[in-house]
Amino acid sequence: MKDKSDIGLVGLAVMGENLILNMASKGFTVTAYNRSYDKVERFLKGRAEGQSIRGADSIEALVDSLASPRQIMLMVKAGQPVDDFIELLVPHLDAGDIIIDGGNTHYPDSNRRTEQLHAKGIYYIGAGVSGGEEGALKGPSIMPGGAVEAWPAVKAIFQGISAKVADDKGQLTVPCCDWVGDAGAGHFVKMVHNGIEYGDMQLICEAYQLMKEVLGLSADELHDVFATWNETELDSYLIEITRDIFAYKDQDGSALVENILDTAGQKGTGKWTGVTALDLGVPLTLIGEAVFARCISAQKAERVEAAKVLKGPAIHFTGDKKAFIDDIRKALLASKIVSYAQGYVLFQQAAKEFDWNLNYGAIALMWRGGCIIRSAFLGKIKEAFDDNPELPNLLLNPYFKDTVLDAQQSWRNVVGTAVANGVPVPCLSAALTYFDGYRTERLPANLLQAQRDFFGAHTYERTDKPRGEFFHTNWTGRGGDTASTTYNV
Ligand code: NBP
Repeated sequence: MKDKSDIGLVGLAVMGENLILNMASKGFTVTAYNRSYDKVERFLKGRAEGQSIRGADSIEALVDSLASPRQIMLMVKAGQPVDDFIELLVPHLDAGDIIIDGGNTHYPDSNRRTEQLHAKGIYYIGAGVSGGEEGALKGPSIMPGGAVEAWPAVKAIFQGISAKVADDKGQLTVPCCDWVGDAGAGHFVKMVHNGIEYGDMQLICEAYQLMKEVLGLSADELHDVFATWNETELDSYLIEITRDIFAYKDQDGSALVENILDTAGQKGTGKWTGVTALDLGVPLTLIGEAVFARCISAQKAERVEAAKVLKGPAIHFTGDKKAFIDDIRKALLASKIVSYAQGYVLFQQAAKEFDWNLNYGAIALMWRGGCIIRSAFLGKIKEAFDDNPELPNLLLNPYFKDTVLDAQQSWRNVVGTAVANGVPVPCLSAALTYFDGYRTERLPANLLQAQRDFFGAHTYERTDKPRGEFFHTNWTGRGGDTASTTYNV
């Protein structure tokens, strides 16, 4: 083992332990530290035994064990524990040392910490890490942002341990880790990644409910459908695990998935993505609906009561089952394209707002392996931004445009059938509504502006005058000529 460790890692829970083992397996020497030392001892005697991993029983010992510039990665519960560890570490660090937060931190915290530590001469990196336990051990997707000066020092370890996807020659050499941008950009990208994960999962769930309720498919049949879909453009980790979930039997031989209570949990990253979209004025409707779908699922007791009195239509389907399954596949693909299109518009707006220089193609590449939303489809997003780095919306890229237009009739058929049969499809329908809104030249917002001007003198622009000129009408003859101030939030 080297005299000094390449990196120190704080936080010996599932992510921290597995990242340390991953780093050691790639030839790096790591010092492990945890708030409660017994976990360090247990780790050293257990999974870490015989590897290039040493333990530290104090912050001083951790800092002393590291090569310069020191790199310390925190894998602890997000929020206050991160601030607490930063406070403990800083008095022992020198200018140029690096603190990395690999937890699911809310990006404004990373904005703040980057600035605070920069003032002390210490570099801060906020890195989103995705892939769960297995990814941490075998190769996660890593999205680092913050003090770019620190990137050359941490690059070898981060790209060394990250997942790899195929290069032009089919060799697994391209790391799913690249520099994302300044301040909290890494955690912002991870947040949106998680929001997209919410959307992808909910879309799959809606497809499942339609096939179960409207077509009456069994779990075994659903397994076969998802197995087939995984051979198409939908090829992805989430479709793959869904396929396997339908095949998994409970002890009595029934499908386990059907014995699981229909109330979904959430840890907040989807909500953060939705709130951020509202703050930045970006129509991120699909992810918003995916978060709300989890909320309504959590109202189980109330839904059970409501189901007794709020009767919907009886299920009635007379069409061709096979053709409808293919319609659902196309509707899922088109909706997924809308979700990523909305997510990328959020990136573009955030880049403007926070003055970040985000590399959109590289972000898609980082998500191609190691993480929960990994899919073949992400390669197309990279190509779209390689072709046009200024692309305003993925729906305008030729490949995505053609795919969505090809799916359009199926998509309408699926949403229409769901509505007619009373099956909720919040994300499939939100995606279609966004598509229709985005492609509509004249929306009814003229009436909305008239209403706003009628009751609040909020003014309007005219079709026959240049943009930026505002008018007010005394609609009732009883109001004055004074208009409200014109501003948008
Ligand atoms: P947890 O999120 O369960 O955090 C456990 C670690 O945080 C332990 O080392 C624990 O120390 C420490 N900790 C806690 Br809890 N409260 C603390 C406090 N007040 N002060 C100091 N340390 C404290 O572990 P995890 O699931 O491995 O996740 C680590 C980070 O990575 C989190 O931010 C998580 O959101 C993120 N993440 C998790 C996953 C996943 O799949 N689990 C995936 C991607 C990212 P102790 O041992 O002394 O209690």
